[in-house]
Amino acid sequence: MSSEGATNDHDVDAVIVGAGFAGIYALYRLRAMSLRVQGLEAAEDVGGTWYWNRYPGARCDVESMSYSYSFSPELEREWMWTERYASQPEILRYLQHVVDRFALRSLIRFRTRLTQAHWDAASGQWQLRTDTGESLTARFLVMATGCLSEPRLPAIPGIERFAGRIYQTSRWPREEVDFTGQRVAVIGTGSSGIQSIPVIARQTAHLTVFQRTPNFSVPAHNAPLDPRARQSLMENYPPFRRSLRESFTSLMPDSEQPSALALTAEERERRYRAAWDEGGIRLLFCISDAIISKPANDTLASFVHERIRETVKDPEIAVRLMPRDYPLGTKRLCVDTDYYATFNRSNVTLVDLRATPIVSASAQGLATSAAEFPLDSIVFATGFDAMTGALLALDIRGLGGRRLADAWHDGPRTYLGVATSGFPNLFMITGPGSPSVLSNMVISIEQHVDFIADLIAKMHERGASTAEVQSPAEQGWVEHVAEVAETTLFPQANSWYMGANVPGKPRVFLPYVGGVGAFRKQCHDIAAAGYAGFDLRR
Ligand code: NA7
Repeated sequence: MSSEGATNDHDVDAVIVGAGFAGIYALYRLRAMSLRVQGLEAAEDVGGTWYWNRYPGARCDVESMSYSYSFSPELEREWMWTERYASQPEILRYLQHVVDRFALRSLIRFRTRLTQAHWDAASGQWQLRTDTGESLTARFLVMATGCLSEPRLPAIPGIERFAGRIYQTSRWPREEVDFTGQRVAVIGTGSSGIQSIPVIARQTAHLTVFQRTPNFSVPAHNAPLDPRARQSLMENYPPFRRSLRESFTSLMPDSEQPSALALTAEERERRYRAAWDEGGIRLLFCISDAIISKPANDTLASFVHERIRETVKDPEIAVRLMPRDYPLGTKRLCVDTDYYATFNRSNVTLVDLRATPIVSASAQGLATSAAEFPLDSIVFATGFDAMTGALLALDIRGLGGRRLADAWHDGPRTYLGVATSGFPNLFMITGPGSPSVLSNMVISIEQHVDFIADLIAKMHERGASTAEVQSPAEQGWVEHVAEVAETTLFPQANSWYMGANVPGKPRVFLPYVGGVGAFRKQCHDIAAAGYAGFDLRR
């Protein structure tokens, strides 16, 4: 299927940007179609999210038996996850194993960041440039750049004067960081803060946690996997995987649940307690209406408030840790080990930035409107420009030289989160408008990559050289994504799902919340209808 007229190594069929879960599988799948593929990766090794986010306590919040590739039964048989929730080092080892096992490493150019991608209509190719000064051309450009890969750092006046060390959870150094004896600050209490704070607290002389918005968190109850249970699941991988793919969340198989409002207070308490004791995000799905009914959601939120109250000994600190201004689950529900209990330690202080914001930094530390905090190290766990950040950080120009940043000025516009009109042969893996961050990323990645690969195969069959989304199909999808979001409580939170963490970013609900199984079926039907909504042109 290689295109004719390839002149050198810089002219390939497909460039795949990013070598995390998405890029690795895209390389595997497109190479198997005999396309000449080139991977580009800014880091010096594979892993994507799991390369960069190597902060203390980093762990997946999806259970390890669900969070792995399903494309190879041999791979499924030979890889043994060791814990209920895999740690970052274990997931990174897994991805390194996959690239080596399938001989993909030589297809990737490391330490190379794509900076520019311009569509050349005359040749029907993408003209690409990298930060190493290289130029490449490719018929297809596949963005496997991740949903949470463009970090955000707050602008703190004077931060450049700080004489201690500054760390970012999303850019953690490869060498070991030892906080022993130090006064450390963690800014941010999203998932990265909540996972790292208990671990950092155990090392430091003193830890100050700077919290802007408290988060709901549920215990992971992480533990080594029972070898027999693991074996039995491994023997039943195909039906298990199928049940996840077809489910609403892809995080666990679907099961019928009652409305919270149809239960008595005692029944709710029993149900919530069982989910809490089991651990993980099950709590959000142990009733049918947590994300669509505020009164139902309130019952869950009160339950978690009570758990915080009973865990945290100082009642004032407990209240500060209780989220009050958004429904549970409308900011990503965190999964932790000892998070709330960490605030019982005598070496941990919680600062409420809503009451006393950070005003400046100096050589010695940070100052809020109320006090000064002398510090040796500052850790930023302040999140990402989610879902669109990595794409819009690049100079991408489509038909007529139109910039993606202009086309998406009022929010991302995609068809199925996989392509956008005016940008032929540009594909996104788990882009905005797809279930992505609300799903099991590995399942969504495999589905999107398969969709793209099958579309390219269909183009080949028809002798088509370009695929472009038709505007009406895109408009319909954009409206559908927004309409479904409006039936939920998600728009009520100032979350990164809504773009609310980045000043000036359009307030648009970014992922598709219609369900993973339903999304999959829509993609399947569109493919079966000859890729309805795409123009496949010669
Ligand atoms: P998140 O979930 O976006 O969390 C970022 C945290 O940083 C959150 O508590 C923010 O508060 C806080 N933040 C952001 N900017 C500031 C400033 N300027 N000052 C103080 N605090 C700030 O990112 P994570 O890395 O923790 O997690 C991302 C995802 O990765 C997670 O959901 C999992 O899917 C894995 P805010 O809530 O905006 O008030």
